[in-house]
Amino acid sequence: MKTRAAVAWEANKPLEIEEIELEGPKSGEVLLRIVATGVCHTDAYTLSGADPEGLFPSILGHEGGAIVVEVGPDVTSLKPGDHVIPLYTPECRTCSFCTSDKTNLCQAIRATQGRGLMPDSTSRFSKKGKPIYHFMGTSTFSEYTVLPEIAVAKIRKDAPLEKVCLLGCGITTGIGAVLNTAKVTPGSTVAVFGLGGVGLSVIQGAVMAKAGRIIAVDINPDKFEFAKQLGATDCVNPKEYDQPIQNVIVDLTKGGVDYSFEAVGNVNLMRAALECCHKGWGESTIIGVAGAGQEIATRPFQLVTGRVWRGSAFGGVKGRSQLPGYVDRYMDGEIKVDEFVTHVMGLEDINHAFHLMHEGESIRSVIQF
Ligand code: NAD
Ligand code: DAO
Ligand code: ZN
Repeated sequence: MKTRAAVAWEANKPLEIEEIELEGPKSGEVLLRIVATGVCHTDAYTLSGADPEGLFPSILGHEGGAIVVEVGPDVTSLKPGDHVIPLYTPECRTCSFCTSDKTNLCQAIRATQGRGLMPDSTSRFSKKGKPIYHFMGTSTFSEYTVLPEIAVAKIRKDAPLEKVCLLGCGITTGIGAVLNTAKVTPGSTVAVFGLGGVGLSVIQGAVMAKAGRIIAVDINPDKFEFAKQLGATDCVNPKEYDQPIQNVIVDLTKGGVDYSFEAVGNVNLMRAALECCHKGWGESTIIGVAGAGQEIATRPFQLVTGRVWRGSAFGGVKGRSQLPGYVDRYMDGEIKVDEFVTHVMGLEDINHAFHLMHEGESIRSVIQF
C-alpha cells in the first residue's frame, strides 16, 4: 500500500513529506494507522546526525497514538479497531529480561530494531524499490506503519489519541523514573534538572509520590511558571549563581536532596545532579541521553560516602502491562497530558515542530494526520 510520511533522507536536512510504499504485516506484526504523534528531542537528536546509530533514509517518530487496521498471521492479542500506543521498548513477556522482574528492557527484537529493521531483518518501508529504515521500531511520522505485536500497548478506546500519544515517551518516562526507578518516598526532597516534557513529568511523578520539596532547575526561566503549576516548590536558574549549582542546592537543602533526576542529556549536569544529593543516602537518576561518546565523571568518594547513581529508560515501565494504567490515570485526572501540548499541526508542518523545539518555544508539538 501507499502511505504519506515525513522521510528523513539525510542527516541534518528537513524531513520531506511524500508518498512511499508500505508492505503489509507479516507473521506476528500489525498494521497501524497513526492518528497523532508527538515530536521529541530524540527524533531531533537522530535527525541532527549526532546519533552514531542513526540510519538514513528513515521514518522517525516514536510518540504515537494509533488504531490497528490489519493483523498478520499468528497475532493473538490485537484485532482491527483496537486503539494502541507504539512501544520503542517492547514487552515480549518471554525473554530473560522480561521474566527477570528486574527491568523493562525487553531484548526479544533488540538486534533488528537497532538496525532499523523488522524482526525478519527486512524493512516494510520503501520508495521506488529502495528500502527506507524504521526508527526505534515505531516510525510514527507515517500515516500507516507496521509494528511487531510485542511492541504495541492496547489502550481504552475513550482516551483521546491526539493527547495520549505523549504517554508513548516523555511523560511516562518522567513519571516512571520517579515511581519505578527511584521509588521516591513521601516527604522527601527532590531536585530535577531540565524542565522539558521529561523533567516536567518528573515533577508530576514527585507530586504523585508525595515529595515534600521539589526543586526545579533550568537555564530557561520561561519554564518556571508551568513547573510551579505542576508542583515545583523552588525554581533555580544556574545562570544566576557564580558557584556550582550542586553547592547552591546543598546549601538550599541544608545537606542535599534525597533524590535527583537529570533530564537534559548534559554530562556536567549529571555530575551536578549526583553531587547535590545528600551524603549517606541521596540517589540520582540519569534520564537524559548524552551525546555520542560522552562520559560521566565524579570523585568516587561521592559514591563511597553513600550517594547512588542509576539510570532509567522509559521510566522502567513495561509497556504492554503497565502503559494502559498510565492512560487510566490520565483519564482519571491524575496525570496531566493536555497541558504539555503547546502546538498542534499537520504532517506538512513537521519541520516547524523541530524549529519550535530547538528554540525552546514548545513543550510538545503534536502532529495530527
Ligand atoms: P527538552 O529539550 O524538551 O528539554 C530540555 C530542558 O533542559 C529545556 O527546558 C532546557 O532549557 C533545559 N536545559 C538545557 N541545558 C540546561 C542546563 N545546562 N541546565 C539546566 N537546564 C538545561 O527535552 P525532553 O524531551 O524533556 O528530553 C530530555 C532528555 O531526556 C533528552 O536527553 C532526551 O533524549 C531524554 N529522554 C530520555 C528518555 C529515557 O527513556 N531515558 C526518554 C525520553 C527522553
Ligand atoms: O535494550 O539496549 C536496549 C535499548 C533500550 C532503549 C532504551 C531507550 C531509552 C532512551 C531513548 C530515548 C527515548 C526516546
Ligand atoms: Zn522480552
